[in-house]
Amino acid sequence: MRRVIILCFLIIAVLSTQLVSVNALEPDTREALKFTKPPTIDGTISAEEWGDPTVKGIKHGEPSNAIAKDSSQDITFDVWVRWDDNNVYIALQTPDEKLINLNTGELMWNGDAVQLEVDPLGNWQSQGKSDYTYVSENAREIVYSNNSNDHKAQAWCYTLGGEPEGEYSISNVDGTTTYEISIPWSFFDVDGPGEEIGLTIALLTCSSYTYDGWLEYGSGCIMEKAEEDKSGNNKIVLSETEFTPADTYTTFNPTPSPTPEETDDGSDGDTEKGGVDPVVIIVVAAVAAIALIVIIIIIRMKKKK
Ligand SMILES: [Ca+2]
Ligand SMILES: [Ca+2]
Repeated sequence: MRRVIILCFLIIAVLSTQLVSVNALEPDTREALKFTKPPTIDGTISAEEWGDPTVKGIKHGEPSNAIAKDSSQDITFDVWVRWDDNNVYIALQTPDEKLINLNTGELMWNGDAVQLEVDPLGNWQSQGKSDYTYVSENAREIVYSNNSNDHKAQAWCYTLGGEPEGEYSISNVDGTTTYEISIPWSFFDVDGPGEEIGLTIALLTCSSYTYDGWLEYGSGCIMEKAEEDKSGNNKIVLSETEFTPADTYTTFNPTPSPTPEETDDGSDGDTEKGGVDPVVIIVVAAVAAIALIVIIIIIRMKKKK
């Protein structure tokens, strides 16, 4: 009888440790709908084009593996994940007064930016472990931002070095920043979509010159994150449930009116594009006239000699 009781205790003890470890390894799991036709990658998204967000209202602690630089930081974003036989599609929207990024290439994390880690083979197994315990050779870490100097969307792949394949567009309209991205499966060196992917998304925020905050959903992009906050990738199941973009939906307005700030400092205003400043013409003419007078005086003095 005593042996039976001890055996029962042992079985219960083993089962309970199994349950705990299963819970600890369970990644945040979501379903990505399948696009029946690709969206327009123009930095403008709507319910008609993309449907409902895959994860809405992400902020520190919601879901539990969403961690902000400072837990009191008021950063939030919505994420859409879609797929088809050619690409994985990711969109992100966040409240943002001004889109700022003064950096390029591998330094563009230091400003308003979105960093992705996409692992077509998963890597959600890294729950609670170092971020790179299970990362596959097919994983790609990529950063996207809008360059404040030329106002163009730019991207950099940390894993391979250089620009990633695919399309991307970023906009900031009426206090909302939108990132709209597609990445071909071939960029991950896989033949096509599998049944699920590992995905981590980090939003870096900036309101002056350098980044001032971040919010990461999943783990693997933000290097300064505390070890106990690391959770591995989220598990995105590539669902066969389809989403069809409407026949017509809102697209990017190619002629947005300039912001007052841009016209005030003249850097992007009409005066610079309109030709040479009149003051410059007067100064050049005056210098030329003085030079001519000096030359005439020198010639006359030589003739007198
Ligand atoms: Ca669009
Ligand atoms: Ca900003």
